[in-house]
Amino acid sequence: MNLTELNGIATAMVAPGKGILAADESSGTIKKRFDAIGVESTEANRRDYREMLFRSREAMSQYISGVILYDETIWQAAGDGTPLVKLIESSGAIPGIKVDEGTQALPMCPGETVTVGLDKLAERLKKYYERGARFAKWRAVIDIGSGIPSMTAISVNAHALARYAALCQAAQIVPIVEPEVLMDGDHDIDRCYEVTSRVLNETFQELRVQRVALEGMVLKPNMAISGKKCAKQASVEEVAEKTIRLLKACVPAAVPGIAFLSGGQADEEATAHLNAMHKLGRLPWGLTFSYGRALQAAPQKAWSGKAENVAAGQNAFSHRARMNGLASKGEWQSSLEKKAA
Ligand code: 5MM
Repeated sequence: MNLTELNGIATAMVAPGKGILAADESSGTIKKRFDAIGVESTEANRRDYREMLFRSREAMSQYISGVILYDETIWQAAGDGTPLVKLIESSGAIPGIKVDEGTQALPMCPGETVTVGLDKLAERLKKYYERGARFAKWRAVIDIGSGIPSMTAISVNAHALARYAALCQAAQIVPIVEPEVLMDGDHDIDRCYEVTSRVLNETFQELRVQRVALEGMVLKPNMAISGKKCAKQASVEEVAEKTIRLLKACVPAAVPGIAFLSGGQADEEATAHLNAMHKLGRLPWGLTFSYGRALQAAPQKAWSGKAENVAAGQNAFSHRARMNGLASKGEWQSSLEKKAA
């Protein structure tokens, strides 16, 4: 393992003004997104949609540091035969790959899951590296509910995240470690804080046990935020203040960067939260976005599967990428959204 190189890639992934596009929707998830805009989820449509994003010159060259791909996409070529990976590289962004194989029910733990995909991972990583991937992603899913999460679910998921991260670094690939505490319930922000704190502490404990070099990874956490169904929704300032307090308590300064998931937040809300965090003073790590839905909802709607809407889709993507790029430096203002509208 060349740690200097891994650290350089991780640092570039969280460079100020830039963040990561999570375009790694598995077949089931992209079908749901396409259903919502009335587009059939065929291989060609998925390719056309992602090609539209990766050819968005302004977004890709100025505000996107890296793209997380799904297995199908990393092997696909654009309409003119150029591999999609090459389109990403030529824009200056770094190609990455989702390597987990989704979740399975966790035995003895009703309602909880464990993320799988470690079998043959070393061989798969080798092929992805040859294809151009320089970072990878693995997402663990932790739900908050009555009596959950159990320590069992937190522990097995942290163990798998660390196993994956060690295998990535051995293959000269930067691991994005994503332990997502879902915001789907009716819990308040303090419960989210408490659960996320347990999850992060256990994850870093496992990373240390399995000798993962913290300097060569990126953390992709949820924010400390109210559950979607909670009657009392925390303000932007409270989310920012509690998230930074939580991360300072749990994430060692050796980690080069933290890139948030959006988790179902509205587009502007996800931008405002990141921006407010940067208003709180200097931070020990790079802090940016690795949004899926909060970057793609607008371009998906604008595109709606029609070739004549490609420019509109690219404008919508570039706008959200620019807004989040500004937020990653604490330079976003809501008036910029209104001006664009
Ligand atoms: C883009 O969505 C990713 C893939 O999800 P599935 O495996 O369920 O298809 C997802 O892991 C994503 O990278 C993160 O959850 C962040 O995306 P959001 O939409 O929460 O920002």
